[in-house]
Amino acid sequence: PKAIRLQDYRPPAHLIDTVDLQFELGEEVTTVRSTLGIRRNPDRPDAAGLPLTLDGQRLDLVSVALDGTPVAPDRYTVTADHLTVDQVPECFSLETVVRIKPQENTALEGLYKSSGNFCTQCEAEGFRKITYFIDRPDVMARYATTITAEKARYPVLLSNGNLVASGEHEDGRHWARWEDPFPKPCYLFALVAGNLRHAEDHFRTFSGREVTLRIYVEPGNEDKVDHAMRSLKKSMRWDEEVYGLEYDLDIFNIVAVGDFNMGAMENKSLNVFNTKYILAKPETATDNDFLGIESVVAHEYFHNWTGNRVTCRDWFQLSLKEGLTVFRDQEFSSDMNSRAVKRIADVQGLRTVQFQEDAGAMAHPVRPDSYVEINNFYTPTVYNKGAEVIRMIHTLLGPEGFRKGMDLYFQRHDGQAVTCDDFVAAMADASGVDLSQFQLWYRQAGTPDLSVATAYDEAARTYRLTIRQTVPPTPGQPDKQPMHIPVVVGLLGPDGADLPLRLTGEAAPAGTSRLLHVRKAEEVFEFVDVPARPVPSILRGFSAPVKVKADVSDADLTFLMANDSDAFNRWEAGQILGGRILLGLVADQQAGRLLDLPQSYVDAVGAVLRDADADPAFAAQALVLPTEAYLGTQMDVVDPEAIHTVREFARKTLAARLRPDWLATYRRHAGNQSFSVEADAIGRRALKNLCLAYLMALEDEEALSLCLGQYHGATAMTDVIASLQFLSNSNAPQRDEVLAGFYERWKGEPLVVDKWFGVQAMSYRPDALERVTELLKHPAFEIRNPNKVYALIGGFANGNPVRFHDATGSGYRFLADQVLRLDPMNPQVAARMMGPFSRLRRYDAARQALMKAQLERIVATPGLSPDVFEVASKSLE
Ligand code: HT7
Ligand code: ZN
Repeated sequence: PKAIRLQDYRPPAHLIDTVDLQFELGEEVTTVRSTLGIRRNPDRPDAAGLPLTLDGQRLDLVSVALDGTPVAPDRYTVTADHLTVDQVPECFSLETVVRIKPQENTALEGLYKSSGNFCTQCEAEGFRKITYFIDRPDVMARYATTITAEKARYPVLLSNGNLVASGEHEDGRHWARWEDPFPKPCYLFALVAGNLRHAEDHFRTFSGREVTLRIYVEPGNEDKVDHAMRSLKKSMRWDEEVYGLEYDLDIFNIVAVGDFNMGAMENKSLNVFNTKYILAKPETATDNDFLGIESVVAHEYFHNWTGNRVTCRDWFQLSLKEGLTVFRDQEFSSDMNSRAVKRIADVQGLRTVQFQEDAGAMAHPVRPDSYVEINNFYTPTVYNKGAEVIRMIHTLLGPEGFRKGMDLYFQRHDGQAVTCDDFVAAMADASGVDLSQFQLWYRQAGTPDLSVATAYDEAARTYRLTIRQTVPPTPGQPDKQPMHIPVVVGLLGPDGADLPLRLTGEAAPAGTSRLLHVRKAEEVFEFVDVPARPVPSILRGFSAPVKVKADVSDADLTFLMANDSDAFNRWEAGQILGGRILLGLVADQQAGRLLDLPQSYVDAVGAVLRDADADPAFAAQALVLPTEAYLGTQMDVVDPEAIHTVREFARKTLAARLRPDWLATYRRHAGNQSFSVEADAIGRRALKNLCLAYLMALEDEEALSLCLGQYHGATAMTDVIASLQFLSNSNAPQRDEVLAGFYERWKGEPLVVDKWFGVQAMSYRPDALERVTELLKHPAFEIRNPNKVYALIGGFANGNPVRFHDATGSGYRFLADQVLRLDPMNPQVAARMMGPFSRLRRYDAARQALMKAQLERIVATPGLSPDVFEVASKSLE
C-alpha cells in the first residue's frame, strides 16, 4: 500500500454542487441511484481535458449516464477503486446506478446492518462504498436523499436535513425524501432505516427557533435515553452561552446502534451513536458511563460548528475539527461537573495513552504529514494532544482573545473546508498574539521534556527557575526545534499561601499564577522580592502536554499536596511523589532488595484520606496510586511484572497501615443515599469504592463481607461493578458464583455484558488469559461486534499489562491470533487492537523478540488489510 502525503495536496479537478440519491433498500441487494451536478474546478485551470475520476469500492456498477444519455462503455473505466469517465464537459450531470450488499458488510463502514437495521458510517472514506463520488472533504455539495424500503421491517427512514415528502407504495414498501440545505462533505452523509422507537423533546434557540430533538433506539431501550437527551439540551445551551453558536436546522436526530467502530458520528442533523454513549439508567450504567454520554453527546453536537459548518480541507487536517471539538467538550464537562476532577481525568488519559503513542512506532504529529490508511489516524495524538494544543492557544490568548479568535474563524470560514493553519491564523489575527513558533506543535511529534532547576538567593531575595526543553526524536523526525511552551507557575510561601509574583524588570507584582513563555532550549526566569525560600508549583493546570522533571524535594511535594491552591497541582504533587517512591521500589524489586514503603509517604496519603470529606471527588483521584501504565512511561525499559508487584505491595501496605481510616471513610459514604449523577454524588461513590478497593487489597474477612454486601445490596451499577471487579481480582470462594450470577442477571443487556467481559479480561489473577480464551467461545461473545472485541480482547491487551506482557509471550500470541481473525471482517477494529505491539521498543530484548515474531507472522499473512499492514510494518521498522 502507498503512503499519501500532505505535501502532495492539490485541489480536486472537479467539484460536485448537488447530489440526488435514491436508495432502494433490499434484503439481498440494495440499489443506489446517484445524480451528481458536477463542474470543473476553477482553481484547477489544468483540469480542462482531464477525465472525471470518482472513488468507489466494492460497488457493482449497473449504468452510467451523462446529462441523461447513457455513456458508452469505451468512454469509462472501472477499477477496484475508481470509475473514470473520459471527455467530460465543463459542467454536467452524471447519473450512476450501483448495487451493494449492506447485509454482508462486516467492516461497519459505508452502508451496513446493525441488529437488522440499515445504517451508515462514512467518515473517513466510507461514502465510496455506497456510491461513486469524489470522496474527499473539500468537495462540498447539497444533498437530497430518497429512501425506499419495506414498511413493516423498516418503519423509520432517516437522512440528513429536513423531511420534505413521504409516501407509500402498494407493494408494502414506503419512501421518504430528505433534503439538507447545508453544503457538506460526503463523510457527513447518513442514512438510517429500521424498526426504532424514539424519545422526543424540544429546544428553543436564542433567536427563537424551535428545534425538535429525537433520540432513536431499538425497542426495549426507551427507558435509557433521558440522560442523553438532557445532555443534548445542556450542550445546545452551553454552545450558545459560551461561543454564541446556535443550532441551524429545525430537527436534530440521534440514532443509537449496537454495532459501531467508534463512539459516535456527527453526520449533519443525524448523529449516529454507539449505544454505549446513549443508553443509561442507574441500574445498568456506571457514573463513568453517564459522564461519557454527557461528553460524547456534547462532542458530536459541537461538531455542528467545529467540523460541519467549517470542515477539513483534507484528512491531514483532522485535528482541526477533532482537537478543537475535544477541547470544547472538555470545557463543557468541566462547567457541568468538577473542573479539577475533569482536568485530572483528561491528563491521566493523555499521559497514559497519548504519551505512550508519542513514544512508539506510530508516533505522529497532531497534523500528520503522511498516512497509508487514514482510519489509523483517529488517534489520541490527533484528538487529545490536539485538544491540548487548542488549550495552550486558549492559555496564550486568554478567554476573551480566544473567543475573538473563534468568532473570526467562523466569520472567515463558515461553509468552507480549511486547514489548521487557517485556524491558527484566525487566532493570531484576532488577538495580535504571535503564534508562529507555536505552530510547531502541529508539525513536531514527540512529548517535550522539560527540566526545571530552582535557586533561591536569600541575600538578594530572588528566586530563579531555569527551564530547559528537549523534544525527543520520533520516526521520520530525528531533529527537533525548540517549541513555544506556556508554563504556568506559582510560588508558595512557608505558610502555604501563594506569593504575589514579580519578575525581574517588572514594576509591581502581578497575580499569583504566572504564564511563562518558554521558547528557547533554555530560559531563565527570575522572581524578585521573594521573602523566603518558596516551594514552586510548576505547570499549573497542566498548562502544556510535556513531561516535567524538577528538583523539588519529597518534603516540598508533600507540602504542595497539602497546600497548593491549584487543585490540579495538588493532585500532581501526590502523583510525582507516589511515582518517585514506586519507581524506587521497582529498582529494589529488580535488584532483589526487600520492599519497604516510607512511613512519610503513608502519612501523606493518610492526611489526604482524613481530609477526604472536604472534596470527596478530588480525594478519590488523589488517593489513587500512579497507574501501572503511567509508571511504565517513566521507565527507560518497562518491567510490567516488577511494576505490578510493587504497586500491589504499595496498595496492600497503604491498606494495612491506614485500615481504620479506609474503613471509617467507606462506612461514612456507604449509607443509602438516593441516586443522582450530580458531581458531588459521583465523587462520594468514587471515594467509597476506592476505600473498598484498598480494603479488598487485604482480602480479609471483613473486607470480603463488606464487598459481598455491597455487591448484593447495591442498585447502582457503579457500586455493583466496583465490587464485582474487586471480587474478580480476589481469591474469594464466592468469586465464580458471583461472576456467573452477574451474567445470568444481565445477559439481556449487551452493554452490561460488555462490563462483565471487561472485568474478567482485566483481572490480574494469573489465569486471566485462560479465562479470556474461554470467554471467546461464550455465547454472548461476538467477534463481529466492536464493543465485545474492545471489552474482552482490548480489555486484556490494554487494561491488563502484567498478564498481557507475560514473559512466555502467550499474551502476544493471543493478540496476534485475534488480529488475524478480525482483519478479514473488520480491518479498522483489527488495527485498533495492535496498539500494544507498536510500543514494543519500550520493553526488554526478550519481550521485543517475542512481539516481533508475532508482528512478522502478521505481516507475512496474505491478503492483509492496509490498516493492519501499516501498524504492523511501522512497528517492525
Ligand atoms: N468524527 C467521528 C469519527 C468516526 C470515525 C472515524 C473512522 C471510522 C469510524 C468512525 N466513527 C466515527 C467521531 C468523532 O470524533 O466525533
Ligand atoms: Zn469528533
